[in-house]
Amino acid sequence: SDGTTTVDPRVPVVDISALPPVSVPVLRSMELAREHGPAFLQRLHGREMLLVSSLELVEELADEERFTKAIGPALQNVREFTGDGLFTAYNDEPNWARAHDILMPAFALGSMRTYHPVMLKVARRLIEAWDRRSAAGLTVDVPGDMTRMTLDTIGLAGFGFDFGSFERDEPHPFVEAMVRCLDWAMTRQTRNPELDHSERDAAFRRDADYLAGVVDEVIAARVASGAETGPAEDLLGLMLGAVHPVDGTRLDIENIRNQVITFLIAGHETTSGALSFALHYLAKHPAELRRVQQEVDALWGDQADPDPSYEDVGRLRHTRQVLNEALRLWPTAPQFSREAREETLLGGRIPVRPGLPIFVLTTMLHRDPAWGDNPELFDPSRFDPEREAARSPHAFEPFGTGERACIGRQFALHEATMLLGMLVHRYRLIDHCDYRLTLKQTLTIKPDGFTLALAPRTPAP
Ligand code: MNH
Repeated sequence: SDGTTTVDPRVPVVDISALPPVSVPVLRSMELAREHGPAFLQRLHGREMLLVSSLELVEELADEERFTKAIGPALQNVREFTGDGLFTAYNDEPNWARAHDILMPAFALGSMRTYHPVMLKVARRLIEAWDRRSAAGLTVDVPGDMTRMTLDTIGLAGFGFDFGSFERDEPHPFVEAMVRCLDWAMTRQTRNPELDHSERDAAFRRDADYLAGVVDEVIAARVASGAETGPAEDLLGLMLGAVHPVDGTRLDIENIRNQVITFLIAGHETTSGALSFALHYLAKHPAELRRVQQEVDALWGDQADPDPSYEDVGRLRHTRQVLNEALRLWPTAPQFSREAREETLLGGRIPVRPGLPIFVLTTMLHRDPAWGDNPELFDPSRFDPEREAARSPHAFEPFGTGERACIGRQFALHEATMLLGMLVHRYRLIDHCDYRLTLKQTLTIKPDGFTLALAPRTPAP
């Protein structure tokens, strides 16, 4: 070798700079992957990234000795408003490990017992709203209401802050500002460097400052209440009070602000999308819907208002398989990025160096031939325990991989499984407009314009 890192000429290079920007980038990436294969180098305005789709290469990228999370261009943009919060911290930034170690216990499976009552309370807000609409003969905006539910849940369970989303016709202004910030982060890298973007950037700054302002008020209210010196009963209490288990340090106030913004964003968009896709597939697959209804009926019978326990949620196995299968087809965080710790050959043939972002296209990984001949088919039995055991653990990665994988996985699954179970127990899902799936992407993906009509299943109380 002469010491330079030229790419193997067999690795396709695709320059997308001249292509018009698209509103759903993940669909274009999937199209390019189908055309150019399991690894290709994408160039955009002179910047390069490797896009990877196959299980074989992802298994290699999951090796933490050789690869680690990359903070690529999109995450650097998100960093402009989440700073050194867990999701956008650099691997070697001391605040990442500090916050990770302090917060890990709050996200262990057993901790879901603490959040369960709040999750149930917010699930009932959603049901109340859906009862009212269906009684009035109105349809429901599925992704909109799932977002109301997940935002109120993370706000209350994490920080004791009530967004009161079901009392609003429009999303909470925090959500609107957040969505604009995410959109700015997603599109900033694709915009024409020759044009003037200062107005857009100033609007972004205002939104980011607004997010920080809301969060600073939440923190100030907690500090003023003096409650932070008591036992940590939520994430904010934990962050304000906890000292690191080994070195005794604390999180500084600016880092706590970054964590709160991070959790409010990471803790609701993705879960809301997952629930929306799951409801979409259930509405389209009556036999699968019947199976989950049988499962919840076996637990809750014909009670008009069941009181799901923490343990019940663990018993909703098939409901969880439906969620997994929805996350397989449309992993709501549709890609994650890795980079080489040292110069190396990926797949024995593709030279990669530190600093080159390597994107895993999770949507394509989840359609790898390892999933069989018909990967587009919605089939929750793919997650039957014996079939799962027969598959590579890296064939399904909706939560990413390694030590930077999703910390909120159990939180999301507990919240979503319980709500999905309660909804199918209560309602018939009526696909009143023969909905055809289209995606909306704001970094994360969800079904666009998906509405359902509802009818009560059990006799009205
Ligand atoms: Mn979540 C990281 C997907 C729910 C908080 N999350 C990640 C990553 C993926 C992901 C993928 C890894 C990204 C990367 O490697 O760059 N998260 C999801 C999905 C759901 C989800 C698909 C729901 C479904 N996440 C949640 C919830 C919370 C949360 C709920 C909080 C309550 N996630 C995080 C945080 C990180 C993360 C925080 C960053 C962890 C770290 O780097 O230490």
